[in-house]
Amino acid sequence: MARTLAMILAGGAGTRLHPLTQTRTKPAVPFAGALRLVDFVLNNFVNSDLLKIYLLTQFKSQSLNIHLRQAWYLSGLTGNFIDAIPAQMRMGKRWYEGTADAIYQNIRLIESHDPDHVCIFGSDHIYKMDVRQVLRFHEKQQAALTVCATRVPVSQAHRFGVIEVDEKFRMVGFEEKPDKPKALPDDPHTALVSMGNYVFDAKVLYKSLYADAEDKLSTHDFGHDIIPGLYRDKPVYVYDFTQNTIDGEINQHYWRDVGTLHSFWQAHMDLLACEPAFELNNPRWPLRSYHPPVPPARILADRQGNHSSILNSIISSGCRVVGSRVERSVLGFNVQLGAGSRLQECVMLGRAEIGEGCCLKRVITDKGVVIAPGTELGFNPQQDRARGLTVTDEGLVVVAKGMKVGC
Ligand code: ADQ
Ligand code: ADP
Repeated sequence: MARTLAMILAGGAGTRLHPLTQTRTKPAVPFAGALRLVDFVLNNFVNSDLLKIYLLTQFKSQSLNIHLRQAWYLSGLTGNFIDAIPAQMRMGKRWYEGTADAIYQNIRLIESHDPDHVCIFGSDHIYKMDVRQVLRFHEKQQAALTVCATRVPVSQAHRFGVIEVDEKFRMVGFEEKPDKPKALPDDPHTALVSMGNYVFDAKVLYKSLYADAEDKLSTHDFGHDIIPGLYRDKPVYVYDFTQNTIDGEINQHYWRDVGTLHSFWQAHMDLLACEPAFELNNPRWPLRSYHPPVPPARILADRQGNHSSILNSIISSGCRVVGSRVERSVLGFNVQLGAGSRLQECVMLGRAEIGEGCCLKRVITDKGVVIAPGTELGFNPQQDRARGLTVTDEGLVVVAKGMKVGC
């Protein structure tokens, strides 16, 4: 059995998710009420029985560290580990300059395990993937590098590394975030793009990183520098995510990059239907995370006997909903909803106090938010901005961590 080490890039600043990343790194951003973004990649490795995992952290990592300790602690006795490695300036007085530099600065740590394959995966995507199937493909092709790929509409492809392949799925072209992305030869509306997940032959990785470190013109990034420099000389193969299968999975090939507030909100909306675009519940592919010691959610009538009504929503433990209407919304742990409130297409990351008679439409609230009784948000962008809230071009309103609105 080949030895495999996972290096998870978990240091993203996530500036386009601001203000949700004001106090925490992007992988630590809560998702789906009871998870954090980093849980998806970790569950992919753990469910694939790959249990030697380092996470490279850099920006605002405290919240992520606490989460890893609470949810993902593995006893060292087994020889397995899920360890966060902070940036330590091991190669000089500088922080990580790009994703390749983040790995380069930890190259001795990787070498000390003497792995055959090194999986380098991002940590801010929503998807389920059996990584063993990628490794089998990589070995079968005797690839130097395997890049995982999915299909997206051409109109969105400029945000990704765009790939061209031959009939055997060997890479024959790669452009990182091109202005004019190339479509698939048989489908002018679709592009094949990198998921930011790589399996390297360890020796090829070391050689590429040592050479890249010497290159004064390099930005030390896998997408910009390493992949374009590799595929012409070495067998670089592309793993087609649509080939990945997970037992009992309904929506096999859902993959979302939640890089912006709108895509983050949209990915939540994808969870909220009888037949959701992405199903969280598959006993054969459990999505582990930390569950705080709080009681089950309570859905109550108010003092006058007005019932609560909840439609296509996720309500996490510790929530208390009193005589309110909640439609297509996600409530994280410990959200308190006062009597007569209405929520429509809202995402609450957790710990919020919403006063009586509030009306919120397409609002994202971070933790520790207090909203005064009778407040309306999401109906008047000017007024919402004047309250100090973020309003996106698409009209989403975001209440930053710990804010008090109308109080
Ligand atoms: P981007 O998502 O733009 O493109 P990047 O911002 O570099 O790439 O982030 C990649 C991963 O590394 C993320 O998980 C991020 O959190 C993490 N990361 C970023 N900077 C880091 C640092 N200094 N230290 C540690 N971790 C860091 C990449 C590829 C594209 C591909 C998309 C898919 O370059 O080719 O299409 O991912 O989303
Ligand atoms: P989250 O909102 O992601 O759940 P927590 O509330 O658990 O995060 O906070 C994680 C940790 O980060 C806490 O220990 C908190 O004190 C720390 N923290 C948050 N902001 C800062 C900051 N600006 N400087 C230092 N530590 C901070």
